[in-house]
Amino acid sequence: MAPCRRSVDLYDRPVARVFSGIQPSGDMHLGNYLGALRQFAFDQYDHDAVFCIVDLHALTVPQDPGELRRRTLEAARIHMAAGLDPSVCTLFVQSHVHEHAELSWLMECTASVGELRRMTQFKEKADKASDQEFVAAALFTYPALMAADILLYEADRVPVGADQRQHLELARDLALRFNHRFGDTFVVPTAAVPRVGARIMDLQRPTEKMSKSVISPQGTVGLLEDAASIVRKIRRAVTDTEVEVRYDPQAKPGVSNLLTILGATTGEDPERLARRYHQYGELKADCAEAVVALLEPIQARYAELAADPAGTAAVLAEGVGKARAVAAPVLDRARAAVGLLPR
Ligand code: AQP
Repeated sequence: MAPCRRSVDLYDRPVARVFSGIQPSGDMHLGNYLGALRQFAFDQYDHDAVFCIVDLHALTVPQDPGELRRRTLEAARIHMAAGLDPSVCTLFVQSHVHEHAELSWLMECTASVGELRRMTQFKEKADKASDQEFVAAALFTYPALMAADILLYEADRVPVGADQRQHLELARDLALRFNHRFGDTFVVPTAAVPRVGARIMDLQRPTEKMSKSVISPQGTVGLLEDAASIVRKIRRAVTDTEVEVRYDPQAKPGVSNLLTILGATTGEDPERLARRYHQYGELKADCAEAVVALLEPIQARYAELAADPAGTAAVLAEGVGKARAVAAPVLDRARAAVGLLPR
């Protein structure tokens, strides 16, 4: 079946729209960059591009308020340091645009409990949170908020890493269901997942993905980490007891992860790269060098942006205005469609 779309807006718009968000739930890492952030900078020049620091999502697990404030600003600067140009795209903080929380409620009324229960990220995070005996209800409804984030901007394309693919599928299903029940209201989005780098694994536990909120200091490469520390971590990355360099994520997850990182960083195919190496040491050295070279300019630009806090505040303030100009009419349309009185 052809996807159901609101054709009017698509024809009125000169270019397709791209939307994505990253939570300030911890220090941003290499996986966030290779899986998502790097695509944002490419997309901004040939799309109408909207990017969001999704601070409300970060609240689904306990956060220290001061740290959340610091990380929200840090995340905004990292987006710009990674190449986002606020004069070309829209960059804003999710909680500054109340339409997200409002449409989230309509999405909760559109999603079923069964669908939300099937989300693997909920199952994994709820398992971890239950060790601390508190699982927020919002962890369960998180995908409804994510659907609202995307649908508010009538996004055609959503660049994300592989772990978000299931949430994206749900956002599509909710858009289609809502359109079917209430008439064409939302654009149905499509995930854009990179061919290489969509799932960067933890360097110490290569069967688990690198993650912001999981405490694995030796397994995670921070985007703002210094070069010596990055080199040390990659040199100590867990591999296996064989000697053959081969790309085989099932049998050789550690080595394959290093090949993926090197491939995603240099634009080469991990399987082809593997043929060039005969020792793990050489692979690790080249991988470390490539990652340091990749992050160096981002870190230099970050330092400049951090020296100008007023500049970041101004970008985010402008972003709210631009975001609301798109989001408010879409929310009004959805409200009217379900029968809520105009205010
Ligand atoms: N390891 C990864 N490899 C490739 N891409 C990744 N992403 C996350 N981890 C990897 C992508 O980065 C974007 C950020 O998504 P998010 O902030 O909404 O959180 P997440 O997907 O849940 O990622 P994290 O970093 O693991 O955060 P926590 O620990 O807070 O859950 C997404 O596009 C994601 O796919």
